Amino acid sequence: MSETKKVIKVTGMSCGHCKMAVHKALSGLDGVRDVDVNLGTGDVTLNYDTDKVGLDDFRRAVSAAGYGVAD
Ligand SMILES: [Cu+2]
Repeated sequence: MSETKKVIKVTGMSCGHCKMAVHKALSGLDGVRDVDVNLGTGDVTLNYDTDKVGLDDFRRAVSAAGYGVAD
């Protein structure tokens, strides 16, 4: 297992509900250990196992929840 930390920029969040929805979508992915959502900046810090999960999964989960990931 190789754990890493990455910050992604999530777009479209406007309130505490959005923050919770994004947090829930990402923390539910297998291999994700820790998620920290900053509603003000849109920065989402992820600690995860690179053998199990990655950026494509994060994009899918965030867009399924109704938000976007900026490049
Ligand atoms: Cu909201």
